[in-house]
Amino acid sequence: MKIGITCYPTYGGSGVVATELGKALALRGHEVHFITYAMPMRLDTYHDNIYYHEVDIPNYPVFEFQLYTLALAGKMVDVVRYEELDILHVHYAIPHAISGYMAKQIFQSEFKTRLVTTLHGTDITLIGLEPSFQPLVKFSIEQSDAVTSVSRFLREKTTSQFGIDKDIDVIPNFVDTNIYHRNGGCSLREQVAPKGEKVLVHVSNFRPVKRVDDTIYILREVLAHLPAKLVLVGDGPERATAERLCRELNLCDHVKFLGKQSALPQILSCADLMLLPSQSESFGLAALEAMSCGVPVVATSSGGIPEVVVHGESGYVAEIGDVRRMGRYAVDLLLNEKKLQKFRANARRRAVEKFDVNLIIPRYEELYERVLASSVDA
Ligand code: GMT
Repeated sequence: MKIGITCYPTYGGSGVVATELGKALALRGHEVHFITYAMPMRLDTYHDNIYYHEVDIPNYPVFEFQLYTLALAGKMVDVVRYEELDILHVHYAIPHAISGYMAKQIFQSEFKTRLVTTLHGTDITLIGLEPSFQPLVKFSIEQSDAVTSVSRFLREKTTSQFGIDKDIDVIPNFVDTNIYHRNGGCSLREQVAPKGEKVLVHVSNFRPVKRVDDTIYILREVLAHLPAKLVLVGDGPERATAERLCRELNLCDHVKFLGKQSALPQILSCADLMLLPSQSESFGLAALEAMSCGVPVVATSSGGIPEVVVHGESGYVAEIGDVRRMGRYAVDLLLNEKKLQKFRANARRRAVEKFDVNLIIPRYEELYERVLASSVDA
């Protein structure tokens, strides 16, 4: 198949999932065309069968704001026409599903290319609910030929909050368990925790919804019982606040800010526990990547996290903001080596048996085949 993929090319779960999907599809012999405003972050080496089309955003003095949604739609039309795509798969509804809809209005008289939309999270639970976006999101979901969501939670939110009764296929996020696995020697651990301290890790885009400060409060709870270090990976609007909090709580020696990093399997391999105290999380890809590296997760029970982390088996979940409970869960695991090892093995097994890339990609292929077949019948 010839598949166009549009996503956010920056750090963030939806872009990561879309890029890894494209890479996996290309490996399986499909021709994949990325249509984005910048090279997707995880597409930094050459891959057979992958092509990249950059969206140019025209600037003109009359335009006070950049017209990305329109420029993207125009580029989509161009790529559908000249590459003769079978599928145009957009990730994150705003504005990608809207651009996809506009493009389809233009190309549908000539091409049978089908539009697939994958909903990722805040496009439904947060920004998609803004009154100015809500009708556009609802309409573009209804007009897509197929819609997927990354968790059952997100499907339920989409139908209840937008009053949509369209079929939505739940296709969970995935991880390449051959790449995300615990590897031996770990220089980060030697550097951060030279005295054998336990290592907690958090990976995110440091947006308010991630409640990064809570990881520092959890660390404080843990430090009352055992020596530990916290490694914070990523960057974003809440980083400065988190740095300030470390200073206020006098915890700077215990917290390492690594900033944005791409060598996640190596970093995760050095960790004993992942913290994900999010306010809202439709899936929690960071938790899955940690689990694949044999790292149990202490998280909130928000959104789709319990579909990934099994409470009492591969980690623990608690109420949003309950840092004391999350701290207690962390201590319980970190002080009990036998239990920690068991949770580690459970976390890895769950990633391999439920969320491995080779289990999930065929589900997207089946969905593409289904929408293509329905277009032939129509
Ligand atoms: O808003 C974000 O956190 C970023 C967003 C994204 O698009 O990058 O993440 C969402 O999509 C990820 C991939 O499907 C999910 O793993 C995250 O749980 C989800 N974030 C939220 O729901 C907050």
